[in-house]
Amino acid sequence: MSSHERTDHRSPRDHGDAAATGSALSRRSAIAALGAGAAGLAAAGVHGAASGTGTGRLAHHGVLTAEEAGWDEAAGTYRLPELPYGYDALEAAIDAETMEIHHSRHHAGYVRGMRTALEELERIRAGTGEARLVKHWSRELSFHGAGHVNHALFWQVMASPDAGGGGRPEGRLAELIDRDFGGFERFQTHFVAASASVEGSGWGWLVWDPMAGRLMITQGEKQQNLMITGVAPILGLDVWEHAYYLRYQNRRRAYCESFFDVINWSKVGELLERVAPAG
Ligand code: MN3
Repeated sequence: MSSHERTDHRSPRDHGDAAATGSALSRRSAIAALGAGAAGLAAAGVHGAASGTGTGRLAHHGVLTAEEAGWDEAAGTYRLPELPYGYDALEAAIDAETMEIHHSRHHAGYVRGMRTALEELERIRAGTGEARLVKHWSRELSFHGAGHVNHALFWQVMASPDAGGGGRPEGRLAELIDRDFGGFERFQTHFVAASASVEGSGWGWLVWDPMAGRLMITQGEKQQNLMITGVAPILGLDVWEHAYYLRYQNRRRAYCESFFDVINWSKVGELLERVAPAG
């Protein structure tokens, strides 16, 4: 698939007259509604961080590339992004059946829900929808839109141990984890504890706070609650039961610990560079 070419093709427009297009309006609506989790939705421009100069400050606002976020520029909407590995690649921590159900049913459902919400809100603006349902569809957009972005990011930050999953972060990411958490072990203990103790369904997050210039560990409830607007997630762990129940049943902490066997630290480091370029 020629997403690379597609992304490059879009880059100038995204920072210019894109606001005049319908697709850009849809994208901006989505971005506005999603809060912190939506940092990744700024697919516009994120590619610029990796491809060098010329795309301006917007290049650093997003987390995911258009391909990673499932953004279909031609259609002006989101699609279910493909996994960067097979369903059985993460067996060290997550079984293939769970991965397949999680991606092809749960994640796909969030994409559908997000698109439906955007379409219904557009109908309301056009006068053909039910205006009293703005609150309902806005809540749907937030939940499903955050669900989509969260999962798109989740798939990216894992890898088979054969393909670099597990181990330790290196370079600047390792230095920042040491600086901000007092060492990798303390970070790991904190991240596992935060993820394992989420009340109900939610997420454990490692985020970058651009104001403080430091990393933080946060919890998310459901897909979108407890988010801090403006921080950028670079690592997320889905702790909904659908993410682990087949293998781990109620042992959520064991699942959170196993997650460390498949974290793709080089990818997390890449995401850090997108949201917080060195220098
Ligand atoms: Mn999930």
